[in-house]
Amino acid sequence: MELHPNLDPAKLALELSGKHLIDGVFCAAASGRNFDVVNPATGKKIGEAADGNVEDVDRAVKAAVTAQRAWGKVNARDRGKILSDAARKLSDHAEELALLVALESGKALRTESRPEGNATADVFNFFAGLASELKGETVPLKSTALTYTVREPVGVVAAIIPWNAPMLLMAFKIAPALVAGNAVVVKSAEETPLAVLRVIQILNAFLPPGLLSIVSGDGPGCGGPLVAHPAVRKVTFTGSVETGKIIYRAAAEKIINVTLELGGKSAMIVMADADLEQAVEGAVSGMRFTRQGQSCTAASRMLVHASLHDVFVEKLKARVNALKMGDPLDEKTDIGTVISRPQYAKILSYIASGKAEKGAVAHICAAMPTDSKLAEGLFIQPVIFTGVPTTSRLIREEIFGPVTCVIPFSDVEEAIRIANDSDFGLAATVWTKDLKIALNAANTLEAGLVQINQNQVAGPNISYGGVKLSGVGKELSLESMLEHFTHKKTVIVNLE
Ligand code: TXE
Repeated sequence: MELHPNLDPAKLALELSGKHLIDGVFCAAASGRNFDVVNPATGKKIGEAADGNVEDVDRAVKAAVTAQRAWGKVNARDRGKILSDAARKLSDHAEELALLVALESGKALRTESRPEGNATADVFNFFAGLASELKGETVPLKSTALTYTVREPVGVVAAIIPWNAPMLLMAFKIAPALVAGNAVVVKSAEETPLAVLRVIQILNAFLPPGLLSIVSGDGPGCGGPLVAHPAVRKVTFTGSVETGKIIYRAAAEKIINVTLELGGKSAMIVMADADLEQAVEGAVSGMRFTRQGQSCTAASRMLVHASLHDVFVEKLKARVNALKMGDPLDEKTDIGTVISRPQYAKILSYIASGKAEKGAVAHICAAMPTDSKLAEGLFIQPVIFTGVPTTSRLIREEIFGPVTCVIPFSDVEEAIRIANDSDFGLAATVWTKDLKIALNAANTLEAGLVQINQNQVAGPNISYGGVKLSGVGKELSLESMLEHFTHKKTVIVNLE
């Protein structure tokens, strides 16, 4: 396939169908089997993905081992330059990638898929620029010895990725891994195998064969063998807590390092003195309504001071009501669909259980699309719940849909207590004009990321990852590249 900007995503989806990319070339699944890829906005099949198994994984890992030996010896800055050229190419193709991901994920092009395409290239740019930071240090051990450290690649990295921001979350993993001198084998999510395959194809034009392969397939049949493969020395994963535990156990068997990003139940705390308009805007962007709430940092617990509760809810409803649900590819659309039938059913069951809670009120927002070609689309109207007890599963479990709960509180201590009363600890935001309250809250909130008076403004130079069930290890930032994709070797030279 030519590397040309093809702006017909349906045609491109078909061209990418039924293929892994292993050892620099497209290939069919060893089993000869494929599975369907469906557009969640129409329910129609748009292509197929190769159904990978242990055999495909083994070929990809073996090719990675060979390629990594040479890549690890390339000067770090030269690796950076190669990745920087590749990032430019990704930027050239950003629109095409955005269209593809919108088609297979149902995420609206303007609000979600296009920003993802651009951000993906940016992550490669960022890490390419960090190549010269892969350096060691000298250690004053004794005057008659030279003691120094070097950063070495870990070897072959397995990257197992989800569907909610497939290209971007893949970039979080493969960009630092490659710059640090590793080879990577990616396992794409069943729902979104196509846009990421195209990203890997574009990158492969700049890389030695085998250094970066991608296989598609299901979790146990394809992801499982990848994690368990003896030559894989690091696993980086974004997905559910359940799968995270399986991967952690498998990695423990081999004593290898893992990075796990496992979602959350992020609290947004609106203090009594908050700028209400700013907080409401932050609630809309923080809850990621435009992505149907399918974000691990989604502000799914909105703790609002009792004095502001009712007016906050009214303003939030008005703001969410103004969002337009519709065809993800339509530039006027703000909100597309959820990803798949199982996720759709899961979210609807949470909404039903919330409605059944005593005292709960479900405020249903935004109109369903009326276009008949979207009749089978997996659209869910955003729901803002009030009156839900904090013991409810609505408040305790990750819904991963357009569902949030507004919870009143009476003082700062109570707000922090409710916020920290969660199994998760990914992100939190605090809305206040009082610096002391803000900083005290930042100190006491159990979360990997705390934002004050803002939401969703981040970049690849921040460290990203949670505490508690939200995972282990950090992504992004120089620190993540050094700590998770290299190991530090110490050398001691006796000068006597
Ligand atoms: O996740 P899975 P699913 C959460 C969110 C969502 C729930 C389920 O709450 O509702 O998880 O989503 C691969 N060995 N998040 O079912 O199963 C799988 O093929 C190796 C939060 O999609 O964890 C896919 O590539 N790999 C989240 C990836 O894991 C396995 C993003 C994620 O799938 C495997 C997505 C196995 N045994 C879901 N089983 C976030 N943190 O952003 C599955 N996989």
